[in-house]
Amino acid sequence: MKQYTFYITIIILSIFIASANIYAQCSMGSSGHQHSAKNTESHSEHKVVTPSKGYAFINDDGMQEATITIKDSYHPNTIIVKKGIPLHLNFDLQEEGCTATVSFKDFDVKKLLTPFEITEVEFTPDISGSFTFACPMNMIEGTLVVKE
Ligand SMILES: [Cu+2]
Repeated sequence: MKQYTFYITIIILSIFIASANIYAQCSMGSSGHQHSAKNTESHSEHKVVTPSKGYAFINDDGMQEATITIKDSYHPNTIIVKKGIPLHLNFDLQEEGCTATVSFKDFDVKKLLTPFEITEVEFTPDISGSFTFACPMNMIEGTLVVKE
């Protein structure tokens, strides 16, 4: 009878130890979860900084090239180019509406862009200075800087 009680005690003890282990794992797991949730929270505080300045590069055709995405505004909204070299601009229009027309008044260039596609606009910036490009209602504006 005493032996029987001993075995019962062993079994109860082992159940207790096992459940204590499970509890420890659970609390460890949940605290780990809390930690990762905290990390996600701090990640969401990081703000995406959109570059506002873009430099044209010389492509294989010997033209200076740059890409401008249109979504609420021009990204980048300042393009720096060189005077006298034919310019090839890729307008990546990511919305519909008035911004589908872009005009460079100083260069007498006006182009209708296709939404959700890339439309190429080509002209040679033959005067130096800072020039505005915009949609017809001037809701969004960009600057073309032409350097000597
Ligand atoms: Cu507009």
